Amino acid sequence: MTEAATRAADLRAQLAQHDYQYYVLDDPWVPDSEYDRLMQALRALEAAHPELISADSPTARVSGAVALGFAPLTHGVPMLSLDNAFSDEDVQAFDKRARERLATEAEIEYCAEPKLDGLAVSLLYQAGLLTRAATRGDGATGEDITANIRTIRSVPLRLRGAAPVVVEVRGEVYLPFVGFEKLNATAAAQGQKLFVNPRNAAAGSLRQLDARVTAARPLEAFFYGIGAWQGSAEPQSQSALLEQLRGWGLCTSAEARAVRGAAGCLAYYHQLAERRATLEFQIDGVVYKVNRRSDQLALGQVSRAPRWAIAHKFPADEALTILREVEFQVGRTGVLTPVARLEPVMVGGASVSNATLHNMDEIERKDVRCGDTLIIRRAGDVIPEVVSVVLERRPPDARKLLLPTHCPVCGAPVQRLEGVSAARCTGGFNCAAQLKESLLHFASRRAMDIEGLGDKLVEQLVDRGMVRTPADLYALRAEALAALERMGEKSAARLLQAVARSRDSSLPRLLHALGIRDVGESTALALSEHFGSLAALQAASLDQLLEVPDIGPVSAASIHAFFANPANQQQLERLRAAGVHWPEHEGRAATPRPLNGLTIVLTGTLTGFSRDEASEALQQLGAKVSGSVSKRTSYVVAGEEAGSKLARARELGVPVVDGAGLTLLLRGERPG
Ligand code: D41
Repeated sequence: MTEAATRAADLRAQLAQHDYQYYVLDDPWVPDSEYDRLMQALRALEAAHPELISADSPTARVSGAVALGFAPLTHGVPMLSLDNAFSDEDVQAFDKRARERLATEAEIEYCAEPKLDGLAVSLLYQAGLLTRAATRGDGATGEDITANIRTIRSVPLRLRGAAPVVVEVRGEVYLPFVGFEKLNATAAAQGQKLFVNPRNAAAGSLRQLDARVTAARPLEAFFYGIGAWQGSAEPQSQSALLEQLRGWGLCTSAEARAVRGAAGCLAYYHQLAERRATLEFQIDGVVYKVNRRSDQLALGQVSRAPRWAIAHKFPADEALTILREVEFQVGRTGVLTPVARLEPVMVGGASVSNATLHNMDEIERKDVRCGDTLIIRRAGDVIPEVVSVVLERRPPDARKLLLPTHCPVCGAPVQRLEGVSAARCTGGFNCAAQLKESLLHFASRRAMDIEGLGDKLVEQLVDRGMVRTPADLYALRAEALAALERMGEKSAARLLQAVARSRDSSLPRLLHALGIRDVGESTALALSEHFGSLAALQAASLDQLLEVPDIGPVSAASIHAFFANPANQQQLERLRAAGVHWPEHEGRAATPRPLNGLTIVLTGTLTGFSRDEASEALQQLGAKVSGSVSKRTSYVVAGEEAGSKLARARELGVPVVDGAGLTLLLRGERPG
């Protein structure tokens, strides 16, 4: 290394240490002036030697470039969601289920943590270097917010100590109360709109296309989980995991504790609830996690939530208001959902004018009538609900609510089966509401993935009678589409391309897209894995369906009834005739590999990585790493003192990249 390179590395190490002391440990070693002096020195050095600029330099936290949008990023391992508990009894029941599943009488040890009300994120570190960061999104795919996450000073650009080849760390980005108030004070002074709560402010700050704006917001993050992990042994408990995260220089909650049994969980909850107002950040509950990793694995998950963890929520905000009217919305499967139209009221920092009443049973049980005064509850960002009626305030003319006998959208008879809460419109695809929702579901990203088929377009296609079933989408013509509102020749052509692309489907996607009652994405996958082909599934008896993991009598009956229905058989035939095809299912789809097709040769001494680490990380992303340079080599990554391979690459005209190019590759991008 040159003298300048040594000096730069030394300055970076000092600055990283000071960031860690200041932002993570809250224990600065040096005054701000000393920190500024080191930063100035590094800036000057990098200005004089641009070749020394590196991705983990503290001078490179804020990118000057403004992004055009947020690209989707698929998580290496999906981010799970959490089930909720709202009472002590819910927590006891959770603990009992866990003990039953683990077949143990003994008390389970839990790791109890505050539930931060922030934004869940996943950070990818490759060979210790922060290469990508994404929002949680729908759990499978989030948005690329790498540039914004890099601006958070407590987030290390490089993990401390020995880091595994690949690790995804999961946590929550939040804005402490102090930062939130400062932000709103500034916004007020400039006559701008205020944020309703710290969570929204944090979300707004992260979703800035200009990372310089994010950098000016005092965001913090703390970490509690991992996704993909390669290259060393995983910690054997949640407590050990938190310890490991701390060891890498990541912030974790100082409030996390190991507790025993449901009683230990509840004691922790009530203790933290008492101190809630004294905390520096907003929390909306507590999370309990079965501490032992082997127990977590034994408990597994249902759908997208682990059976080994639960969020115990603090009581939500409530308010009083008057019910003006009840409207019935018709969903994709025809279910009529009563929606309360309310006098607008502030609940939990947001104005609420609608609340769900779930179904008729709920209305009858709560004896809700038009004109009543209701207690409305809003927990976090979920849809507000009606808690109860204030009977003392019922006006004499309060009107009883009746289930409509006919669908408010299509006029077909409404059916309410004995013993079932849900009432359904029997119109099927003849009901415009059901058809619109079915088309949106059919086209959704995790189903047939027809980009551009949004609600405005579906609205027009259905209202003009251009589409009567999903299969009709494949017969749409460019001229007719181009004539629609907000469409033109270009968008019509784009939509037709997306429709054409969706013909190339898979069995799990198709099954999900069909919108069979009780068949969501995970059931669609389970069915595909079990039966392998549509023909085998269609021929399955009820008993055979019950053999599929996680399928119970209710969903088995729904699936069986779906395939027995001639209209559905005809719909499948029409999809097939329209050229939609779904090969037989052969197990899980591989993780995305952005470097597929590239052949890379590593040579010389790489800074910050061993050649093995870099090679493994590149292969993980889909690249082939080769030992010799040929015409087919896509890139040669040349470190210090690269020799004959570099010469050979120059001879053959193969692109040569340096450390910065390697960083790009590790982010899944292609340099040059
Ligand atoms: O503080 C939180 N908000 C928090 C969220 C936490 N302390 N732990 C969490 N643990 C998980 C599992 C158990 C699934 C790893 C979570 C979340 N999940 C979570 N955050 C958003 C969705 C799920």
